[in-house]
Amino acid sequence: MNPARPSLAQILALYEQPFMDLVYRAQGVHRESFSPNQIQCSTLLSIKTGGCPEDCGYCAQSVHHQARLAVTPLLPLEEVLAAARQAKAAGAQRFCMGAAWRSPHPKDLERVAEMVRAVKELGMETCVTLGMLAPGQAELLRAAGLDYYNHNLDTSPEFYGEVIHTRDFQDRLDTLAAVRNAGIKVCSGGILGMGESRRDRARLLETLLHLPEAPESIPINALVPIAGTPLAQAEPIDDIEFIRTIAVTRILFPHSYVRLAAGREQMSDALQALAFLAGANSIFLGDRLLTTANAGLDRDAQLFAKLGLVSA
Ligand code: SAM
Ligand code: DTB
Ligand code: SF4
Repeated sequence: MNPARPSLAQILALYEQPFMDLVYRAQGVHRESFSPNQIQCSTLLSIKTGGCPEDCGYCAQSVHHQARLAVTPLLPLEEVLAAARQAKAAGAQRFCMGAAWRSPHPKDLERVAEMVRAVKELGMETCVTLGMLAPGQAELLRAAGLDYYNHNLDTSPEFYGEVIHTRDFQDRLDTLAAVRNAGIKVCSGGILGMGESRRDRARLLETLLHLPEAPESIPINALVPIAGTPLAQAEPIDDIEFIRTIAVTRILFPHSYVRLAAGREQMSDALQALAFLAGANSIFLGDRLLTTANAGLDRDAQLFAKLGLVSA
């Protein structure tokens, strides 16, 4: 097998291995590039919440859905900086700012660039997720010192249209190309448990694998079901299938950080430990994701102590 670009059939064959073989192999791959007991920690802040014109079926922030949500305008710089200082003190290396936009208006982008500059000055890595970017916008963010741009492909090209109708898969790929060309590191992954098939999960990974360069960071989110959204009643992803997906991601992307992203609040310590064993080495640290609760600092401190993990 060509390790750089396995085919869809080869990716599916990885999934079909006996679970013990798959996880053992993923842990082996993990240890070749990463320290097995270190977890990268990022903290999220929603800098502009709700009122989004897109209709992503999973999201609380879309104007098309009826989720209960306090809509807030772009936060003032001081509020963002206070949250970043807190995140740093809690042990996060990276501060990720998310805005519920289809794409940023130039005026707002200037303000986000200010936030990036200020957070960098605290000595933290920076990440933003602002929707699609127009030509020149990625360069402006890079000039402000942005390290990462998060823009998820979410699912396979085939299933994408079942979940989102206000943009298409190619729009996502175009933004990822703009980010990469501006010299910003790419954070792109997906969501499991939206009713997609294993083939869709494998196609998502295949698409990420066929980008000109692998994303440096790959978030694997378990859907957080939100009342009032079209996916509120989706069947949760099976735990073993979730871990298989983490392991296959680790094997396909030996040098990328694989993030055990949304959904940890609902996961047992044992399931999270399995995810780390399968090669996940990054989490969101803190009490909140964007609009929903996260596992929380106390619980994570206990989990890290139990497992002998360190934030690094
Ligand atoms: N509006 C921007 C965009 O969509 O690119 C940035 C913010 S958006 C909330 C960032 C990502 O969060 C989405 O692409 C999706 O993968 C993830 N996400 C949103 N709602 C989620 C949910 N309920 N469960 C799991 N992941 C979710
Ligand atoms: C990612 O892959 N997951 C994060 C981050 N990138 C922006 C967002 C998770 C959101 C979970 C639902 C919410 O809190 O609204
Ligand atoms: Fe808007 Fe992003 Fe939510 Fe989609 S995921 S509705 S683009 S905030």
